[in-house]
Amino acid sequence: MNRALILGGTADASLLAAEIARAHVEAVYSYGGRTRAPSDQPLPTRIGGFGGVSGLADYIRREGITHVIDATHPFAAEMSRNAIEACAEAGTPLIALERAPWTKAPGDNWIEVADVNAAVAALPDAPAKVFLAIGRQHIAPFASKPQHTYTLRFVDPPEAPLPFAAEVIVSRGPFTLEAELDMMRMRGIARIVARNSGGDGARAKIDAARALSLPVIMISRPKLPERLRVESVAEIMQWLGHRTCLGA
Ligand code: 3Y8
Ligand code: NAP
Repeated sequence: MNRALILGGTADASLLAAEIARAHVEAVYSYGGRTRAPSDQPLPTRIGGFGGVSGLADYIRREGITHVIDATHPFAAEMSRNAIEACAEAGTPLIALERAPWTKAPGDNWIEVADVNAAVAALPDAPAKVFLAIGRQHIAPFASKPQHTYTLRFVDPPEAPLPFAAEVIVSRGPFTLEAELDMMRMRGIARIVARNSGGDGARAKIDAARALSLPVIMISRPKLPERLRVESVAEIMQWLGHRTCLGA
């Protein structure tokens, strides 16, 4: 009996879950528990961490998981690394559904940096209106440059006080070009800080920055160990279908 575990939390993972439910493949969908009200899925769903590599390996054995699909976000590096180790330990096949990074288009003005600290360093000293579109978990380093007027965007309202004065937009996306253009114009945004998430759900801000000739400080993805990786739901279904019909 085959049973897949989808490590989810992205738009692509939701598309995959719909396809898996349609194909009547036995599966469970997993959220990390980062948001108050994650989207419903057409599959049995679990929420919260597994307890590191050993917790995930135990979960795989206990729940009779025969295939693991890492459909988490490209910046969910710890989850992806844990999945590689836990699947090796449990001897369970693993595949990643990971969209390609965005690439610069003509007219894009990107300052590409390795991580959040480098993004802070790339900000000018002179005060500017800056849009931080990197979520809630990694904003603390920007407190070292309080001279800027920051606009943040979170999925849920902030629970704790912010590490610096900022306006918070609460919205879970996906976002549209028109709404991004309106927001940036209305707030006089001069720079954007983004992570190279790829996919369509967050791309609108990059297109809006180009249309407004605004510089984007683009944080590159964390490096991950080698693993089987595809970019489409169809390839995941083939991988599942191929292996399940062979009873692997
Ligand atoms: C909990 C699931 C869907 C899924 C929507 C995608 C698209 C919108 C773009 C901006 C950038 C950001 C952030 C973002 C995007 C989609 C997709 C994507 C970026 C949800 C979701 C969960 C999360 C977690 C959340 C993080 C945060 C990151 C906001 C659901 C809505 C900034 C990533 O408050 C927090 O703690 C939020 C944490 C991880 C990054 C961070 O560090 O703050 N995503 N996002 C998943 C879980 O619990 O397992 O709530 O339904 C999923 C989506 N987020 O249904 O269409 O890329 O798939 N999510 C980034 O840097 O790109 C927003 O604002 O422009
Ligand atoms: P992370 O830093 O890579 O993971 C930290 C820990 O959170 C993991 O070790 C694991 O805890 C738990 N975890 C993460 N994703 C999980 C999942 N899908 N199911 C069960 N446990 C999970 O993760 P993150 O960057 O905070 O992302 C968390 C979730 O948000 C993921 O589902 C991701 O797909 C989604 N998301 C993230 C981003 C982003 O920018 N990072 C953007 C959009 C969506 P244990 O070690 O205890 O198992």
